[in-house]
Amino acid sequence: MTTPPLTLYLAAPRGFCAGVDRAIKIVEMALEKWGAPVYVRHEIVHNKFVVDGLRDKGAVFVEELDECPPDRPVIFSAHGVPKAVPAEAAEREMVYVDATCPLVSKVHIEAARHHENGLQMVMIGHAGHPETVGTMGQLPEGEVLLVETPEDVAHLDVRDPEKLAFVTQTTLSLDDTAEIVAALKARFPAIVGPHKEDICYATTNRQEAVKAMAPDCDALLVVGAPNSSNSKRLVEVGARAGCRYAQLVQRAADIDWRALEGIRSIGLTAGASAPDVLIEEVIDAFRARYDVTVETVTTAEENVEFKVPRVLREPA
Ligand code: 0CM
Ligand code: SF4
Repeated sequence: MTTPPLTLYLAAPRGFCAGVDRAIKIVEMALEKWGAPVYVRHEIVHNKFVVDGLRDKGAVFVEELDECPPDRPVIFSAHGVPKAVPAEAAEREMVYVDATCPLVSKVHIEAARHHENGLQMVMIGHAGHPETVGTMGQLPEGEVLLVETPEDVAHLDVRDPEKLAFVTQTTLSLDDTAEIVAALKARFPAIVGPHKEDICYATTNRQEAVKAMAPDCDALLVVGAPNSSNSKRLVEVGARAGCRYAQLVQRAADIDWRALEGIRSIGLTAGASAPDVLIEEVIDAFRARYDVTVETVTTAEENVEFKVPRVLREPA
């Protein structure tokens, strides 16, 4: 039986970023050092496959610190935690390791610095997302105003328009965020902030790669989880860049083959928390149905690496 030809455009960079790689290593090294069970507050990264794999090795995932026994180590997820969380762990004399991505910690430090300088903070982010909760939780309750859209900016009720600063979530849409920043600067010309926003290199590079290939793709699949902010943004970016069908899939079993009928090309990328094995699984599923030619679309090279915390590099 002959299979129809298909060009598969593979985005590069795609998949794991340095912060995810480090966070997963932290859980694995903690299990090696202290043995099972090691507790993890929140999904270490937003991927079921990764979480299930670590659970099999002895990690126990919980949402709150009070679900952990005080005599077992606990790890905080890559997304960051409010200041109250490590404070409570210390009070309970727990061993804890913070797997917050260093690029998220950088935003925490910025927010605290602005606050110390007497500036009121505005955060651009998604309400309820753990990173937003963690960053807002660096300052006392009520000190950070959240905006999600340019419309929200019009409704901001600030203490002093001359004493304002902003930070952002690291995994937002570059284009949406630029609009919100522009709205903030238009209404509050004195607002202080990062050069553009706090979106990380991995989010930026994955969105740029999708933008470059989307116009040439009959359809686009993003491997990632429904609770993964950066993965969901890749779907939106692809659709906006001109791809008629852009869909998030957790793995090959999620692919809606009927919706893909008649395509001659497909774009494939993966969020920062999606492991390579799932991308390979999707490529194999296409190879089983099509005569696939893979073309890699490279828009950036990445060589970022973050060290794991010292406590894990030392012998037990
Ligand atoms: O923040 P997001 O929902 O994109 O998290 P993730 O676990 O999918 O990706 C990595 C990160 C961070 C912070
Ligand atoms: Fe860090 Fe960016 Fe990866 Fe989040 S997506 S873990 S901020 S490198």
